[in-house]
Amino acid sequence: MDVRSSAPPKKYKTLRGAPGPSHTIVFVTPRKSLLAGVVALLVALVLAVPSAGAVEFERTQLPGAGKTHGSGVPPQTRIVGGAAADISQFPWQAQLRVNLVGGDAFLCGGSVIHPLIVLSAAHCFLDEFGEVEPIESVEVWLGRTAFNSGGELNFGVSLWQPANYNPEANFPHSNSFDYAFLVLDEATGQSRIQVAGPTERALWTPGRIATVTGWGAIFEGGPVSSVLKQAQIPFLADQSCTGPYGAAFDPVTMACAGVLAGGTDSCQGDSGGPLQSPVDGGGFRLTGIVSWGEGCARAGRPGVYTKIAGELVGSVGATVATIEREEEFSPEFSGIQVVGSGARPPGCAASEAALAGAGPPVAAANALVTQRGGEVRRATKALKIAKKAVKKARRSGKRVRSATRRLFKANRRLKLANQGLTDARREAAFAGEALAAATANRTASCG
Ligand code: 4AZ
Repeated sequence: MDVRSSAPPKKYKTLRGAPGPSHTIVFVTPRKSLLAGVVALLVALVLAVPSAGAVEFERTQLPGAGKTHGSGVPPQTRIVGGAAADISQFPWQAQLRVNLVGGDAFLCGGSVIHPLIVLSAAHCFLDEFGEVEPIESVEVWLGRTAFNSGGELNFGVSLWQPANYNPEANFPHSNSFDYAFLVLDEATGQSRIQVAGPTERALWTPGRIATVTGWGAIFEGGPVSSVLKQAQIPFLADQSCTGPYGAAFDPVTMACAGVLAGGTDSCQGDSGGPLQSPVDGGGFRLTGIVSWGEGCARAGRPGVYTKIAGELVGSVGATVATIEREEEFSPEFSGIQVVGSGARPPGCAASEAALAGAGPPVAAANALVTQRGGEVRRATKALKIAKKAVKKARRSGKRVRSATRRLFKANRRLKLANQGLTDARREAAFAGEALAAATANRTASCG
């Protein structure tokens, strides 16, 4: 069931000079008054029609879809598995609600990427007819842990979404380009998160663990979470999503992440919220936006995330710069670096230090091998001489005992030298193995 039958008036402005279709952003300014929205809503309640559009995959819908906005019934949404979180751990986490006719409904999550901008999913702002929610009715709750209390309330003033977010035109990968920028009415003091930049791709290669957070459903079809939740999930190879989802999964604009065995996942209502990757030395980068999936936490049905740190990251930086300019942000809130650089995966610095420490022992062990090799050569030579001296002494019958004693000593010296060389070679082999392991570990840690 939808909540309105008429589309809210929209103004789409396609940015000129944008570097290509995937970087074109449209500016959505609903001009509809709140009263008009209420009227449209009431009309819609009367004329409600079932949602059309059976697509091949279970399309992520607004958590409120199927329910009346403002009905007071919480949408069915939240993280499956995982654990409770506190907003202080993820202070950029936003909770988006839409406030219409005397009540509000939970919409989605989002991430503060700029004092005046929350990054979320484009699909969060559409109703089932693909019409944009009235932006002036979007509430942005920040600094909140509990689902229904605490934190500060901000309002959305405008929405910027990629022109090529177009579920119909992009079929079968209808959910591609699922990101949108919500501009806030007032600057927030909450910590922001940077989107992982082009030099930080090692943070989100398959196998890397990231944390997804939100107030979404605690199991498929279940209730929302009463507190912010977090779950650790690995990035997966694209095939893990192209397998179950086919062409609906677009590896250019979507990332696959989750636990293939099932049990841990994002779910309805987590949409738009952050998939954040830990960074060496502390902190996180935004590496995905909760977008869609088939059900929640089902085995073999991973979550699909907007690949915001991939091909789309250039658009993020460019769009924020455009927003700062077009919306005439003050200098204080302009030129904000929303894309990160130089961050490395956890353990990278330690693995580099270990690698640096593994080099000198190899050099020392090799020097010792060389030195002991020289000793073996000299001892071999001395033994030869001692043998000749013994032969000579025997032939002449003179100094046989002292020559024999020297031969005995030379034998012992060679034996010791050989032992020393063997020991040094073993040491060198150990050091070499440690260096190889440290090298492999550095590669695994740093990417
Ligand atoms: C949703 O409907 C939704 N399991 C979000 C994430 C996932 C599925 C559905 C991923 O908002």
